[in-house]
Amino acid sequence: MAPRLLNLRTAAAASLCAAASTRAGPGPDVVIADIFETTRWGTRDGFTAYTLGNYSCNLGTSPANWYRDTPNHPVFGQAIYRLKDGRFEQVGQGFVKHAFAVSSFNYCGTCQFPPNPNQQLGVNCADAYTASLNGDYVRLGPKSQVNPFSGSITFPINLTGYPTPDAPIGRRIQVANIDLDPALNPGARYFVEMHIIAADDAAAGNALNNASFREVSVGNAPFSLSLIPGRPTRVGLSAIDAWPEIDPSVVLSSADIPGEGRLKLASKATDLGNGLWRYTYALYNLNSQRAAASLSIPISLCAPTPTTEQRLPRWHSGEPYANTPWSASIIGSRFVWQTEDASANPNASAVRWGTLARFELVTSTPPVRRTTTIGFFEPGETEDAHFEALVPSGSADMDGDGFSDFFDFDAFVAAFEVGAPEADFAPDGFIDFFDFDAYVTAFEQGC
Ligand SMILES: [Ca+2]
Ligand SMILES: [Ca+2]
Ligand SMILES: [Ca+2]
Repeated sequence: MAPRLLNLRTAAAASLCAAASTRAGPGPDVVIADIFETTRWGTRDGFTAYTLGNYSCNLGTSPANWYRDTPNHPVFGQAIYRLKDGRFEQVGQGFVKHAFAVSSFNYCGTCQFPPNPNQQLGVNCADAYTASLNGDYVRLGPKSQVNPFSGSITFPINLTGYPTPDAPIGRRIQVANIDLDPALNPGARYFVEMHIIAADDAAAGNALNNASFREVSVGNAPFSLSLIPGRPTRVGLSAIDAWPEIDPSVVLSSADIPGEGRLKLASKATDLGNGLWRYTYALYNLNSQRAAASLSIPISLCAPTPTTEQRLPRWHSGEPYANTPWSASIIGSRFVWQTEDASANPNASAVRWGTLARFELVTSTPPVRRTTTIGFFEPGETEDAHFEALVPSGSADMDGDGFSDFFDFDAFVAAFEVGAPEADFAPDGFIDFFDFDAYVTAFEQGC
């Protein structure tokens, strides 16, 4: 579609510099080059609905497919996140918008007009969809019918079994009013995110720069979203990437599943006083079809049993996925959150693409950086992935296999000898005799 807000081109120049730096490789390489507007559709049943307007660009070396009548076109995921009181979470998501027409123009460089205009996005060309178009029911399809890693999609859109959308909120990004109301959320910051998924971009290995985010503000009721001057779209980054920028105490790590997509885990430890620490984990799935089904962190068996809390992404409007909370339990020396097994429920509440879940526990030991484990929902080459994160100190189980034995003692001594961070067992940033002593004590006590 032709851009209707030409003056935004200048405003978006900064984000294009960022776009240039995200260029991935040969072949088609689509990105969300700008999120230039938001639309508020209305409120129903305590939820307010939004969609987002965007420029897309092809930063690659060959035209990108945009065929409206075949599955060879991109879809656009849309979501909203919030940072509040040291917690980063997804507060809303919507169905995907199916691309249907394209008009290549200059915006990301000198556009090389493609051989099939209106069916391809040319090299260095841009296209735009308004927020209103991205909320048009005719072209909104289930997110569950998109494989985010391969980019394969169900098309034509199959809405068998899906209810007629509850206008004005059905199928659009739905956010609970209590998550928006400025009176209830002082100091909260909000981030809109769009994510383009396309099979040709994925096949070229260019899919890791496909999400972009932008900070917005929320007004008083009826809770319109506003762009914030000086806070441009961050091209090629997910909203979760904002958290460690804003709060340097956050540890963000990323893992690519062998032969599959990318997950990210952000962690933060907050000193609550009275000897208590809150551990917050934001688990984000960028583009993994296998999805995340468990999160496991080491804890000290000598500390009191932690209290725990969680918030999962909310599926709505007939999507088949469950919103069932994950179970939380202590297994060996690890605290484990997990959803149902895929063989028991293929629609279990796994953390699927374009969504983020928050898990928390409160316990009595200060943080250390250790390895956490995320298990996958769908079977594949490997069972789990490992992420560095802030976790409660005091577990003598250095290798994280669930129990403490000679191998852990050996691992501690090895870490201690080279001054590795995990040897800071009595956490204070220094590795010294006190750490050795604390480890030996914890080991002897079976922590
Ligand atoms: Ca791309
Ligand atoms: Ca062990
Ligand atoms: Ca120490």
